[in-house]
Amino acid sequence: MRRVWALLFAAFAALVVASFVHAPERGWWLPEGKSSFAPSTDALIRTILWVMGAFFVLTLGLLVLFIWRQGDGSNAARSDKSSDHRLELIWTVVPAGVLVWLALTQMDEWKAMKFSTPGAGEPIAEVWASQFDWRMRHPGADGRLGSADDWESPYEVVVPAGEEVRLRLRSRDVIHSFFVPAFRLKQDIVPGRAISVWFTAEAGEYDLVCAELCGWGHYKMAGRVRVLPPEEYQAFVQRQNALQLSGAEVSGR
Ligand SMILES: [Cu+2]
Repeated sequence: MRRVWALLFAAFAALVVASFVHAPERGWWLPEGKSSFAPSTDALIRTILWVMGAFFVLTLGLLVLFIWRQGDGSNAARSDKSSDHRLELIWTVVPAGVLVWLALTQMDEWKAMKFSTPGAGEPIAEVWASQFDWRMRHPGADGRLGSADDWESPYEVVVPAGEEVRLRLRSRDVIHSFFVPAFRLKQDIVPGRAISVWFTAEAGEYDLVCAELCGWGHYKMAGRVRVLPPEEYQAFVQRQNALQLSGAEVSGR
C-alpha cells in the first residue's frame, strides 16, 4: 500500500512539472508582455519558478524515495536518530540564502517600477476605482485635474504608445488593485491615498482587472487600457477636450 502512495506522489509531481512545461503553448500563462517592464519581470518570474521547481522536485523526490524504501512494511531502513543538527542547519541556511538572493535579485526591478516614477505635474489620467467600476478622469484642455473641463471615461483609459505614461490611482471606497497583465503591472489602490504608477507600452488594447477581492461584484471590475500611436492619441485627446468644452456628451470614445 505504501508503494502505491509513493507512486501517487511521484505521479503528482510529474503532473505539476508537465503542466508548467506545457503552460505557455496551451495559453495557461500570462498574455504576451507589452510594456517596458515585461522582459525583466518575466525573467524574474522564470528564475523564481526554476528555483521553486528544483526544490519542489527535490522535496517530493525524497518523499517518494523514503515512502518507497519503507514499502515492505518493515522499518529496516529507519534511523534511530531523532535529530541531526548538521542536516537541520543545511535545510535552514540553504533556503534562507536562496530567499535573500531572490530578494536582492528583484530589487532593481522593484526600484524601476515603484520608486522611479517619471515626470512631475499632472498625470495623464486619474483612475478612480469603486465598487464595482472604473472611472478615468482626464485633465482636459487646461491640463489640470479638478477643474470644470476635466472629462471622464468609464472603464477605459486611453494613453499614448512608446511614451512614459503616469497614472494616479484613487479609490472611492475599499481597497482595489489596478492590474494590467500584459504590462506585468499590479498596484493596490488604497482609499485616502493617491498612488502613482507608470509604464511604457506598445499600441493595442489590453485588459484591466481588479486584483483585490473588493466585494460581491469584484468579478465585474473589468476595464481596458487603450494604447494609441502618439498622433492618434493627440487627435483623440483634442477631440475629447473640444467635446467637453462644447458641453456635448462625452462617450468615452
Ligand atoms: Cu475592486
